[in-house]
Amino acid sequence: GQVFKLEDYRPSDYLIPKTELTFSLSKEATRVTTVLTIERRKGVDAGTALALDGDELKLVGVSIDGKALGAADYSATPDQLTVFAPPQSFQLTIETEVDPSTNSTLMGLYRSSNVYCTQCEAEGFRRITYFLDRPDILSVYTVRIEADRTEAPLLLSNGNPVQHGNLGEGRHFAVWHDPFPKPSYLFALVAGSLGKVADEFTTLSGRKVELGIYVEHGKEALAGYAMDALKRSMKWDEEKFGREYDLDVFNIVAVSDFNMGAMENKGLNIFNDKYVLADEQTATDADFANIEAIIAHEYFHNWTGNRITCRDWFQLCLKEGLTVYRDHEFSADQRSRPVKRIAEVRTLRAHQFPEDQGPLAHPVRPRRYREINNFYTATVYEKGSEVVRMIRTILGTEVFRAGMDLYFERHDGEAATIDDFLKVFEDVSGRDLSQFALWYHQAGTPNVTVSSSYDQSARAFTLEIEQSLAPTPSESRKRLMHIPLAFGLVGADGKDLPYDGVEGATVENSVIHLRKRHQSVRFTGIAERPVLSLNRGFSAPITLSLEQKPEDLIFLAGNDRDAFSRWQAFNTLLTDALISGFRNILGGKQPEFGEHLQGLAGRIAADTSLEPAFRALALTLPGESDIARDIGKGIDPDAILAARHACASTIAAANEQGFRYLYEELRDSEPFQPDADGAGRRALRNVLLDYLALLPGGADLAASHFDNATNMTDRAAALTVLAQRHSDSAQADKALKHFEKQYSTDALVMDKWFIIQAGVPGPRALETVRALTEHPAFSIGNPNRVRALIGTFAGANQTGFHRADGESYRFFADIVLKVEKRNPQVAARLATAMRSWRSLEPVRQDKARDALVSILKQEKLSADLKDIVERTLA
Ligand code: B3K
Ligand code: ZN
Repeated sequence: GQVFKLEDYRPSDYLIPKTELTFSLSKEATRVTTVLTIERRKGVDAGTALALDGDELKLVGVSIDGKALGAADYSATPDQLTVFAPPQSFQLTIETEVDPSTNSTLMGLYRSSNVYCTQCEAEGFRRITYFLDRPDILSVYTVRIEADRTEAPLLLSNGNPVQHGNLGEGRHFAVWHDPFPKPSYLFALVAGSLGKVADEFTTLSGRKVELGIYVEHGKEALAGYAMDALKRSMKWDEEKFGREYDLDVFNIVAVSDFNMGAMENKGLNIFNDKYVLADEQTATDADFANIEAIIAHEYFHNWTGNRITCRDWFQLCLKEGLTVYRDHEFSADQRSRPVKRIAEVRTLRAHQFPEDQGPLAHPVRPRRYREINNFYTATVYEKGSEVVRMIRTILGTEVFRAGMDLYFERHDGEAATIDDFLKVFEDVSGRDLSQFALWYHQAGTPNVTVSSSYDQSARAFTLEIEQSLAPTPSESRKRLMHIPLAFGLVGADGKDLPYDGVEGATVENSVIHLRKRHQSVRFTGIAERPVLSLNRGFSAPITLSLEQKPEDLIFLAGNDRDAFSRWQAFNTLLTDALISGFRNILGGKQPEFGEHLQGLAGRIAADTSLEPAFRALALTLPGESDIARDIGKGIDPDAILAARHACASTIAAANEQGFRYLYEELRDSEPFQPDADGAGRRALRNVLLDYLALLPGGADLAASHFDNATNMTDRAAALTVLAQRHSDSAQADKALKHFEKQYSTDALVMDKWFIIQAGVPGPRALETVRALTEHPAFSIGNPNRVRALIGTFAGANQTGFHRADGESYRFFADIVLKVEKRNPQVAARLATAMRSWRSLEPVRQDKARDALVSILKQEKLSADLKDIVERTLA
């Protein structure tokens, strides 16, 4: 396949200031009439051909300024329309015919549950009409939609509604106009029969905006939380970033077949229904938090993505990393900042670190791609957000805000680059960010090694710090990074010790700026031996090799004033214990867990000065894949599972009384609220259940938790414990059957049922998953179903997926190919579950490689899947 390179970027020869689209909708043959106002760019030679992008298009007719083109004037294939020598400025009329009913890729115009909808990012618009389908072509759109009134009473597109009326023969039309020039990937259309939830929002300057959320008829009551989150997002963006909404309407549509979470089309966000629909009986607290975050994310794109868009797809992190940063800040403000930060870091480590440390590693701003849809990654999104966060850490909150203001002022209405973004921060701060910019340009997770010593007589504390960055694909030589390390020197009373001097590094606002390979940082005037608290708040997305005594970690876990560091210290103790337990098991010995861990777990659980959500996170053991990642190589998932199980059982047994007492005390007394407090109490109680279920009578306890649950959070938590910890019990069987029966017609809830069963540890999960692919609620064409059952099995069931006999890999290869026939994008995303195959022990590694190779042997492999599998094997 073709490789696209950043250095090949050049502006297009032609511009399209105006785009007028007319859709005559019909299920199998929708007619699209496109009238483009086109101008040759200044300085471009007359006679330069105009080449428009297409993808599987059927051309019906083409004319310039009303005159049909002759065969000698143009050439057309499904992938391209070339006009050989167009005039300097002209109107190009194109008529295409598309078939939404058979479009299973869910890109372009397709149908989902009898609704017409579109998805154009990244390159889906070219499946609707021929166009310069690249993000730096900004055009003003007017869209006319014609459809059968009964089939599609609702006709939506971007911008503001300007006209609607009857056409006769049962058909009607609507016209939408979007005054803001936008790239084609932000185009959207929805037509069908949907229920509406209406509200309104008055902006900072007093402009009234009509808000609409459209859902399947009968599900209106499930959209209330999303609407509330939308209004809070609009307000927050005004308060925190000075950003006001700019159209008369803002619409959100929930559809059930969607390739990802949601899409920020101008004024018409389209959502995967799983991120809109929720009530306490069908959604968990995690679902509510996701809905809040994604509603905010898409809304925030209106400024970071739409008003200022990307010059090319290499700049994807310009909108995605920044918008993730913004939604993280929003959630931190709406909920608990430290708890949110811990959750973010867990996600980053679980998804981005393995990517950065494996064959699919790429810079936050990549330099090349074969298939852009494969670059909507944890690196671009989550690491991209971390990089923005580091800019704030380095510049301080106020200068950062001044930089953002300048960004909006300077680049509004433009298609910008990462260099433009960095420049505004250089301009407002007067700093040189060229070394910092490597965070965008170099792949890989830097490792920072630190040792420390205290010299009592000199009252000096010295840190020896070294940074390194391992080679990643196509980047063998790495340059030194600018790493901001927030820190504290913690005294015996838990307070940060003051110091009177520092040598060897710039230290500002409790941040050490690491810029060289090796730095020796000496603090003077330190009255006592401090305990080092480093990378507080996870100020830099690095791995830290820090020799620290268990006593010091225990001290930090109990006393650091930075809540993230308290969590981190305990998590490090747990990880160290689990890894040594793993090594014992591999060596045929019993794992041993020190009493300090059990005691600390008990104290954290009972410490009412800490919020319940924090206690829940602290008590959650590192997952099997977290442990695998930290071990790095020679992974035997069965030994990891055994070590984790033994550790959890030890903690449970040692704290039985205290945990039971707390478990009772946390029983819900007030009516359900999906807020942070309520969610935190449920989270803690459900973590306690997970421990208590390991003790005698555990299955009965979980069964009664299930029977007495008054909300989905508790019900799903109990079902998980039953199915995954007591898989052979009658209680598990009964609860699974009950849940299936109760929710058989609710697809989103059935996904939870699939997820829970796909996650049952051990070799038998394969047969369960295979059987569930035949379940009436499963559908290979629906991305949510596929991700729930197959994605969970491959991504979150270490022992089931990495069966030593390789059977799961073979099953997986087959099913990925089946998914690929309908939907290459979803198949490619699934296949990334194999990315860490080289860290497995040799037997599993061979079997994993065989499965990957078998995919490559398929004829007519899509560009999407081929790209992922080839890079994974390289
Ligand atoms: N911008 C979309 C993602 C599009 C993915 C295309 N394969 C959603 C988001 O990040 O907000
Ligand atoms: Zn986004």
